[in-house]
Amino acid sequence: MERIYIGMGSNLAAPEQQLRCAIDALAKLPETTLGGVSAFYQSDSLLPGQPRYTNAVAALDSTLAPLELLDALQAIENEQGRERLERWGPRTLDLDILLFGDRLIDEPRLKVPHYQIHLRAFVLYPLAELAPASLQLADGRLLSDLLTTCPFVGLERLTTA
Ligand code: A4P
Ligand code: MG
Repeated sequence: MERIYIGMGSNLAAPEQQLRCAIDALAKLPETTLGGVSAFYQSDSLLPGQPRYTNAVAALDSTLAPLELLDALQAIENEQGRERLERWGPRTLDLDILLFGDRLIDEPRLKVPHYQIHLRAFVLYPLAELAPASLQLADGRLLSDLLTTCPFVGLERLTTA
């Protein structure tokens, strides 16, 4: 079993409902149990001109291999109507593998830790609800340091998930 953190995001077609639906789908993955879900957070899109995003993080405990999990996540995205028209385009559902146990993965289809984890308050603060600040990433960085250099700015924590 490895502890895996998944970043979830949506800015189309009832984002909160999209995230709830994704959480149900994650809980049904084979060889996997859902270990927890953060609160939902809203923030502006990194690209101007798009609707605001709702983001959250889920913790999974799984024996799936990384690429098996990526395939399963992409199937869930597709199931929820994801259309890949442009990179960083608006989306009904985005599921990113943030951390996968203590693995460093650098394959064409999968880079872990997620390449922008340190820049994204909407990933780090929900992650910190599920993982201790003392968590060390596979590349040696500490979650506590990433939180210090990425302030809680522009994030709105929703009280109901
Ligand atoms: N891929 C590589 N590494 C990973 C990984 N760790 N997890 C590959 C998941 N996939 C990974 O992803 C493109 C390819 O990345 C996949 O086929 C997979 O093989 P995608 O989801 O199809 O495309 P994308 O989401 O448009 O690109 P990307 O780079 O994943 O976008 P991001 O980084 O997710 O950014 N603003 C706010 N407030 N909240 C957001 O969630 N998200 C984005 C999109 C922009 N602005 C945002 C947010
Ligand atoms: Mg993505």
